[in-house]
Amino acid sequence: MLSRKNQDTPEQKVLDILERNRINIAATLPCDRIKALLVLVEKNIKTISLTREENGVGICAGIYFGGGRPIMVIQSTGLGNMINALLSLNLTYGIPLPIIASWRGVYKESIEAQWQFGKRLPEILSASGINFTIINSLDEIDRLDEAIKESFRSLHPHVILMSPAVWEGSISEAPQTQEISPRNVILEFNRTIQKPELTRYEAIRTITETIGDDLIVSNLGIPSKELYEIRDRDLNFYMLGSMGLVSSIGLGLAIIQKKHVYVIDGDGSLLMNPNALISIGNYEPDNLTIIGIDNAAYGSTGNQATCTQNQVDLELLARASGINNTAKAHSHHVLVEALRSKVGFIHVIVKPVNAKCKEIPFSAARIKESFMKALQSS
Ligand SMILES: Cc1ncc(C[n+]2csc(CCOP(=O)(O)OP(=O)(O)O)c2C)c(N)n1
Repeated sequence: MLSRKNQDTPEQKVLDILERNRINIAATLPCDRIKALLVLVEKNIKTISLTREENGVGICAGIYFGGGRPIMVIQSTGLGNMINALLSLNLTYGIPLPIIASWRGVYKESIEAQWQFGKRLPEILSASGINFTIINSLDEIDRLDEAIKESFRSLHPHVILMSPAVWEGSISEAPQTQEISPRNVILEFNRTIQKPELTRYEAIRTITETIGDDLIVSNLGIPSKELYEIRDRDLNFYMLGSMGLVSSIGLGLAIIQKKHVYVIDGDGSLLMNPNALISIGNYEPDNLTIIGIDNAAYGSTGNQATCTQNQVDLELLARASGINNTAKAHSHHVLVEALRSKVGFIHVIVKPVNAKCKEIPFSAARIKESFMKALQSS
């Protein structure tokens, strides 16, 4: 039970608004000014700790698809890491996302590195077509409620820029510090990369033949077109942009609902955003399999080489990120076996060949709506 004093804090008022709006998941990355808010949020709402804000956009999209009501709570600088994702995912498909951003760089700001982005932020958001509300003091806190409602009503992200003035004088609790856990770190890893027997098209065909009615979230570019051509169905989510976020969307979906989620990711995309794997390793839902299809190339843009060609091993990267249950496949039967065992990460070695496929004829809104409807009725 909270004391009367705590109920009057600005942080508690924010939490009350979140609860009133049935927010059930918060994706967070800290700012000093909201450290007390984050303590309260974490105590009362299921919280996903991010390692990069952009991943929160993907995770929250997956949560929304699965019927959840997510929010992000971050420092305003993180919006600089999110603009492409907000436009190519949320604005493109029509996905709501309220974002509480601790607005740095403007009010009593001593850190010079905050000034440039902070002062331009309202113009950056306006120019990007992202709705936002500024809250300058506690008196204006009801605007948070309006902004959250607006986001879910309009199916549009809405940034709430919260001035540090809101929290001034608050007596809320600061976080408890925790030391690193003493532990042995043992990684035994010995693998052979074998010559690929499959193309990506053949690997995707193997996936669709093996996974039954489970969900597929598919990477942008040619993989989605190949999947569409091989087996179009409403339980496929085709990503059209937001490179690097497909596994984050899969994580959000796996967290919020029970069906197994297979993510078709690519080596270029995983290497663009490897810290998506760290969040997956942190939560490791057992209904999520990331399939890293590795053609050692940015296939969709003309097969330019990536660092998996002779340097990085994606399975080892997944292991190092905390995903314990992994496999490697270079042929049809090894891939089938790995898919059937529903491991967390499958590194699929394929030839750098793109099938000639037609465009997916659906709008982004149609892809989202059919996927959500099929998921609800499955
Ligand atoms: C931020 C960003 N940078 C670059 C691109 C262009 N792009 C689209 S698909 C793609 C290649 C993806 O490569 P990979 O993940 O390996 O998948 P593949 O196409 O090989 O299956 C690139 C570079 C983009 N869409 N977004």
